[in-house]
Amino acid sequence: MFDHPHRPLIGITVGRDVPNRPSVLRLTENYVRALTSSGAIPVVITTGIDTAAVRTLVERVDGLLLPGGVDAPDPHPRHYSEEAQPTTVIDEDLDALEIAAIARATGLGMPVLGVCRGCQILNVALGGSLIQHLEPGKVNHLQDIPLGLETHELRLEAGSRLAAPAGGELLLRVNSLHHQAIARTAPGLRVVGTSEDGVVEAVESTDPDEWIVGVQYHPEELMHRLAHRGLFADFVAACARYTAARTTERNTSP
Ligand SMILES: [Mn+2]
Repeated sequence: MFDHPHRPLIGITVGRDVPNRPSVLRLTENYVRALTSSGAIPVVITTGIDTAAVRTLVERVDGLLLPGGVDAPDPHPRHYSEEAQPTTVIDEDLDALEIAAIARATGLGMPVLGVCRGCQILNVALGGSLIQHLEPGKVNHLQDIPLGLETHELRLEAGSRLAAPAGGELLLRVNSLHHQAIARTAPGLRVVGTSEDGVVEAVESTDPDEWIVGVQYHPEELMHRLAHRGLFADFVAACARYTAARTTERNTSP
């Protein structure tokens, strides 16, 4: 645990437990723990507020975290010009919320971390597409053991943002709980991690000045490992730098 002089506020998008009708909002607590133990303060940005309010909230935070979760809904395939398959579960309100939040955050140059569904919606919002359902193959992407345990390997690209907190290690053991994956990578993103079967497990911005990372696995459940703690630390540090730079800009502009 460490403290930044200014503890970054990080917006987390949250949807309903039962899509498309008022029910109970749902956020896996380990995202909150991962952020607070990295020195940040989480701020919930929930469905049920209007798009202008989403933009206002994004403007007031220092970073954006797009989470996933057990049985998280899939982004609607119409956002990448496909019809929904029977296996696709959708929450249109969460899609709208996250697409608006991503547009505002990337417009501001704000750091963005997408996890699992968050990685997928990030790719879709920026113009990419998804594999709607991964057929069972050589690698099991839907583990039936707890998420605190790793199940498959992932090869990272040397020099990527993820390789640095991993201590330069290019082979990472990760957990896996997804039935979809990135198909066409969005313009502005590049693939920096794949599993043995070629499934995309990590993307980042093609612009080295932007901190935008998407991971298909769940680092918030693996905080007992240095590499995953390091990812959150790097994200929170980038959020602090982002706001410090904006404050300097405001104070020095005429
Ligand atoms: Mn996987």
